[in-house]
Amino acid sequence: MNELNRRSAPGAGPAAPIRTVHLGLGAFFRAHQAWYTHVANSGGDAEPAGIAAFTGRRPDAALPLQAQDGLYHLLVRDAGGDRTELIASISAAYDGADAEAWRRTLADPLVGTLTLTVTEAGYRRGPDGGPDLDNPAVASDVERLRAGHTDVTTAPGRILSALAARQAADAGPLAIVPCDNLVDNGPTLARVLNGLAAAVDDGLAQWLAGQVSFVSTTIDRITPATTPEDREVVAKLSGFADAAPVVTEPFSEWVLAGDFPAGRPAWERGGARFVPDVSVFEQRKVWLLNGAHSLLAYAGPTRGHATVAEAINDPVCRGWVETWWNEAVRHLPLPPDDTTRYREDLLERFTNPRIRHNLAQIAMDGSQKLPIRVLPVLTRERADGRLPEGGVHALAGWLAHLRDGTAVRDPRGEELTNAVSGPVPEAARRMLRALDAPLADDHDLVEAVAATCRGLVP
Ligand code: CS2
Repeated sequence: MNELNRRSAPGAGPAAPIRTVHLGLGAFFRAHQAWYTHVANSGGDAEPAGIAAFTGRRPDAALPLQAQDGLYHLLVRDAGGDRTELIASISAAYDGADAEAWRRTLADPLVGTLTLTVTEAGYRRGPDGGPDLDNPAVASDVERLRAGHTDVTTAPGRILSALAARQAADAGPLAIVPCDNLVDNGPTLARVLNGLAAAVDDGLAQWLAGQVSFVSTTIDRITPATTPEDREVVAKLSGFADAAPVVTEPFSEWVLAGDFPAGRPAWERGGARFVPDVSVFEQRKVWLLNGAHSLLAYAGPTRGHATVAEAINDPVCRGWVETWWNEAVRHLPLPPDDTTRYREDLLERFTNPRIRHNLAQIAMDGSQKLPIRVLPVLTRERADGRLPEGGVHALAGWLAHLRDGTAVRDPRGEELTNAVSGPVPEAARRMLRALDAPLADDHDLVEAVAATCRGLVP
């Protein structure tokens, strides 16, 4: 079996000069943004754009890529079979704790874009949408940045540290492209970073306002965790002992809105669309795909399911999802044939038997995900006088998940699991209060969530 590197795989070509930096070197980034950049580079005529990718929370994620000169395979699985694609766009992979490399790379005038996958929780937003300055990690980063230190730990702190280096190097403008499932992710990140910069240094805040463009994006590609068996399939298909392959589906979507003052890779070659406003694409994706994912992640295990495909093939779970979709599409400004087609595609993607997408992976960080995926539809339905059964099932499933407590992985996990002990109706009220305070005063909703939870776990 061949080792994978740029000598053993000459088709990959030499590492391209770095034009893009990425924070959050995980599987999703490698199935999505790195793939689009790879396709952009395969166009022949364009100047190839390499990526310097830094790990977010797991330093070891960079090691196998360093050993493989940044190369890895995508294992693209559809119902009909598997194929591999060699991805060559990552020119350098770094442990994110390497503050020197991080600052140096972003201070390079040839770098024009910074893409991010730092998870919903990684943006460290406070209740007012600005930076969560009461959070000890954020507060400590502010102190350290003020004192000129570079060893900061939060994603906004690290970005700001690198922007200060870019300002000092007079390296010119930059586009920052957040690729996490947040509402208005460009302006959302802008508020956090502007707030943090104002708390650290006025000069930096002014530079940021003039030099940094925040691009909003909707991103989509289902990317389950890679297993040892997947690595064997890649070895068999490609002939390489790839230590870092990524499994994904054939489908992929990227919609972007915003300016790129220092240029960007030709992502449209991979099908990326540049539009004036992403909100309708974002709502469609986050409510229909991610909302259904979260519903299945919490309610599915109560019926013994471990993966999306298992759950969606259960007519009871499928019924909850269809109900949720009926509720969500009422609030999407899209023609019915668009949402009908989108739902059909989603069913095909969810039932893909070759994608083993664990519900436990999706269940992480519910306190950050539900306000974006489920509450916007739920509150609109309540305002219209309806009690939406699909949305209620998502919340009731979350309540069951929190009360069970064994699989909770959430930045507010301790607070939430404490809040949901005791009798179910009180637990439902406390859970809703923690999620969005006014919901706890909606008695019909509290009762419906409690009754549905009892139905799920009698
Ligand atoms: C999933 C998403 O883990 C989750 O919460 O809902 O990662 C989902 O697979 C992606 O957004 C698909 O684009």
